[in-house]
Amino acid sequence: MSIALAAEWLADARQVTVLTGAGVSAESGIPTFRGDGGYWRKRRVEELATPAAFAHDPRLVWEWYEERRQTVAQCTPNAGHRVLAAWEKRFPFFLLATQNVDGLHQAAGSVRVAPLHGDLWTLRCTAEGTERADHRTPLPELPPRCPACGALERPAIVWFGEPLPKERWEEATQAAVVCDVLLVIGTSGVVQPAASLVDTALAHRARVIEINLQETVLSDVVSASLRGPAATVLPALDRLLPPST
Ligand code: BV8
Repeated sequence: MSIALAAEWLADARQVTVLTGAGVSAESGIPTFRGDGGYWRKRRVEELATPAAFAHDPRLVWEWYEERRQTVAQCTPNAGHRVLAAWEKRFPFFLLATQNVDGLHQAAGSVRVAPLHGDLWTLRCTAEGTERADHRTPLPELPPRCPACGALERPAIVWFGEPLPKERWEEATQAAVVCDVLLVIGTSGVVQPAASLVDTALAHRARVIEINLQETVLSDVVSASLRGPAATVLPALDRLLPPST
C-alpha cells in the first residue's frame, strides 16, 4: 500500500476518526504492553490491571502504576502525537479515541480525545467514587487514600473485566460510524471492545488505514496498512496533504 494513496484518501475525507494504542507513545519512551514492556516483575498486564489483583494486593498494583507514572512523567509527546493534534483543525469532524492512559495526546494539544481506558493521573476513591487529578511522582503514600474520607484510592483506569465509560464509548462508536477514514495507529488490536471500532468503521464503508511497525490481527481486514513507526509515518502523511485552509 502506498502512503500516497493513503494521503489521497485523507485529503478527500471530511470526517476522520483515529484509534491509537501504546505504539503511538513508544517513540516517546513508553514501553508497549505486548512487546518486551508487556511484563512487570514477570506478571502480564492482564494479571495486574484487574479489580481482583487490586483487591488482593492494592500495594503491588499501585507499585506498578507508580513506576509507570514515573516513566511517563519523564516523557514528552513525539512528532506523531503532534501531527494528530494539528489534524483536529484540518478536518471538519475529528475524534481521537485512545486506549492509552499516558496523557501524551492531551499534552501534545489534542482536545477532541476520547480516553477509552481512563487516565494515569486521575485517582478514584473506592468508597465514594469521586475522582481527583494528582500528578505527584512519587505519591506521598502508597496505596493513596482519599483526602475526604480516608478510603483506599485506585487509578481511574478501566481494568480488564470492567466496562468502558459509557459516554466515551458511545462517542467513539458514533465517530466510527460517521467517519470517511479511520486511522488505527500503534495497536495490536487485541483488546476489546476498543479494536471493534475497526469493524464498525468498515461496516459503514469507511476506509481504514493501519499504521504499525508490524502485521497485526487487524492487518487482513483494514483497507490499507502502512508499515513504519508512527512518529515517522504520520509526519510523512501530513507532508503529502494539501496545505490546510
Ligand atoms: C470489557 C488499562 C465488558 C490498563 C487496558 C470481546 C469483547 C469484549 C471484551 C472482551 C472480548 N474478548 C476479551 C474481552 C475481555 C478484555 C480483553 O479485551 N481482553 C484481551 C486481553 C483479549 N476486555 C475487557 O476486559 C474490557 N472490558 O470488555 O468489559 C463488560 C461490559 C459490561 C459490564 C462489565 C464488563 C476492558 C479492556 C480495557 C483494559 N485496560 N488498559 C492500563 O493501561 O494500566 S488495556 C491495555 O491494552 C492498554 O490500554 C493498551 O492500550 C491496550 C491495548 O494494547 P495496545 O495499545 O494495542 O498495546 P500493545 O502493546 O498490545 O500493542 C502495541 C502495538 O504498537 C503493537 O502492534 C506494535 O507493533 C505497535 N508499535 C510499537 N511501536 C510502534 C508501534 N506502532 C507504530 N509505531 C511505533 N513506534
